[in-house]
Amino acid sequence: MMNENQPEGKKSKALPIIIAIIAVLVLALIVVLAINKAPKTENIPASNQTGEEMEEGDVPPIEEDVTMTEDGEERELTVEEQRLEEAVEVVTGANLVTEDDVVITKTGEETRTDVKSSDPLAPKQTRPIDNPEELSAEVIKITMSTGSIEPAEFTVKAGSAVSLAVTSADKTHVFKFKDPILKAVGVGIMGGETRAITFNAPETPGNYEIFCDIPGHEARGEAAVMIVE
Ligand SMILES: [Cu+2]
Repeated sequence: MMNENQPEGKKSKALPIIIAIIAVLVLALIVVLAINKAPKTENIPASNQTGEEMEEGDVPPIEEDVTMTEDGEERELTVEEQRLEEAVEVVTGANLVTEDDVVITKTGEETRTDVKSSDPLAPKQTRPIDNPEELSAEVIKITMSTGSIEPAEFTVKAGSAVSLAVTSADKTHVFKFKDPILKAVGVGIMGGETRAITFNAPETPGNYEIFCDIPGHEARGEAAVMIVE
């Protein structure tokens, strides 16, 4: 009896210990899995997002990857996108100018001055400017009024990006160039308004005549000259 019961007594004592050991092992396993899983879920999307092979220990912070994805930097930027990134707005609302002095459209294409003013590549006049006195010094200020355009002449560098701010001192006037190479450049203004336009000057030096494109206005003296050097 004693001999038969003894092993059973040992078994009944050993069982809780075995269960406890198994429980500890299972807990340990869960902890190990949890620890391993955490960095893995971070690593997998990180490398997937960039689509690049990354060396171990070379994992950039997640925030950077998200920014990269949102900014579309997985691929190389197009010429237009590069231009837009580096471009400067000389006058608020006017076309942007690149570091190479090229006037571009909102989509980063080079503007053209020899197209109709309605053409998508034509430089666009701004809306009326609220505080024209705050325009930067590089903006050429022109005033149109009955019988005159002031200054009567001004000089720009061939091919350079030119910003003009045209103000009407009295009634409606329309600033235009005569040479078809500048037919896209036009500014229409009502009395008291100032609007601006940014465009590339012609590459060919010379005198480019300016006039008011309202019938009768040029004849009464609304004319000027842009000298390209
Ligand atoms: Cu006029």
